[in-house]
Amino acid sequence: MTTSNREIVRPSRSEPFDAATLRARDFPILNQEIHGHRLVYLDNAATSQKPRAVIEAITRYYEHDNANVHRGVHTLSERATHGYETARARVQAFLGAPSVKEIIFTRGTSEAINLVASTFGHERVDTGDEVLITGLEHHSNIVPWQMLCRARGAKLTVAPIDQRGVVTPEAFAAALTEKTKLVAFSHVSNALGTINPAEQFTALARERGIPVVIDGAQAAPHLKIDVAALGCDFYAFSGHKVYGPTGIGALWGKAEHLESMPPYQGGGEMIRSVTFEETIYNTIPHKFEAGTPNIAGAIGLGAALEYVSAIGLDRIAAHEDELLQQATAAVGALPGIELKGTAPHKAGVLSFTLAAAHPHDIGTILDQRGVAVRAGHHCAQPVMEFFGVPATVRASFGLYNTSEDIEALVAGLQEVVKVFG
Ligand code: C6P
Repeated sequence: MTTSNREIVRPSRSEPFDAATLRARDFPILNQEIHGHRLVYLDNAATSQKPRAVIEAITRYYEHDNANVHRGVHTLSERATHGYETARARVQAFLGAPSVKEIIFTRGTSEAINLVASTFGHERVDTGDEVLITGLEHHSNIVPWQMLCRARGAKLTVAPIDQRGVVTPEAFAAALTEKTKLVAFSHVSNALGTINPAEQFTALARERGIPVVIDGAQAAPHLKIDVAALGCDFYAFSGHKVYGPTGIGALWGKAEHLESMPPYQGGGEMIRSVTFEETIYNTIPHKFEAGTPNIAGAIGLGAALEYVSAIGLDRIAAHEDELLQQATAAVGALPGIELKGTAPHKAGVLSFTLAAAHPHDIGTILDQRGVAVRAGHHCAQPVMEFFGVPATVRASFGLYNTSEDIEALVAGLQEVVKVFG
């Protein structure tokens, strides 16, 4: 029997939201013990686990439909193309994008931001100009802009965070100048969980005629996204954080920008015709997808978006918020623990330190009890620098986490506090 004949139960809004059922039924990897303990996976901001529906979609593709896309007249190629383009339409629906032509598949958020920086950015930013980011950014939303500024003789400016890990609209507005030619900020911070007022930031930039790029890597798994309502120009996210495969993500960009931007990479598929003298580029989105794409990844991503949409992002967000409240109260009450990031609006992340123990030691002790967290700078070193620490412990929540998981985290931390005093 092939995997495609196996019965996969699909979630639906009509069933009550029950994280324990979703975990046991849909996420096979979570059904294991680590060091003799039930696996408690609290590293979802790094990457989330994959439901059977995603694993099945990828397996089915390779078992039945594998071929290259947009190139063949044969049946398998037509099926592969259909699967790939259906996934693009799912991304469009997930982001509330006006047109499917505006969805470009990328390797993930990093590649999407690099694409914008090295095409749109190079055309818009010149000597003496400024590119504004915030103090909350992941390295993927700092380094490409730094590279752009260096290449163009421009300046990278930063809207600062406060002690809660919040960039206020006032701080953001104050950092916008007549030299600002582009703005890029994260929708949700990966290191602290702060939810930025993306609509407000975008409006502040747009009323000054400045285009806006949003890094949605940490928003996609937790918030309902609507790029049309946000009013931004570009929005990027990664598949692997929203229960999809690694190596695939998407960039949404306004058609008017994508039409006028130069291509990111040259190669097959992004052209309409080539001679040695001249190349005429393909239409969007294909102009930005050089070479054979990650077809199986796109199909897996489409299945993941279908999965979370079937459950309902509003219900996932409400559940994760309850977990965050429970964890914030319990972990925050432990002696010596200092929470980093206390914004009033947060999604799915609890970051903390314990003066007596290095985050890596805490992570190792927790792992011995089956609890997986991330310990480190979370690729957000400026945030660590702001708080004057080299690293934090980060517990991050997903739709399958339960109160029992939080209790396991707290019990593990009680042990850490006992050991390190
Ligand atoms: N953050 C984390 O543990 P990629 O690696 O391209 O899929 O995503 C990059 C990225 C960009 N922006 C934000 C806000 C992110 O959180 C990430 C990835 C992971 O926090 C891995 S470092």
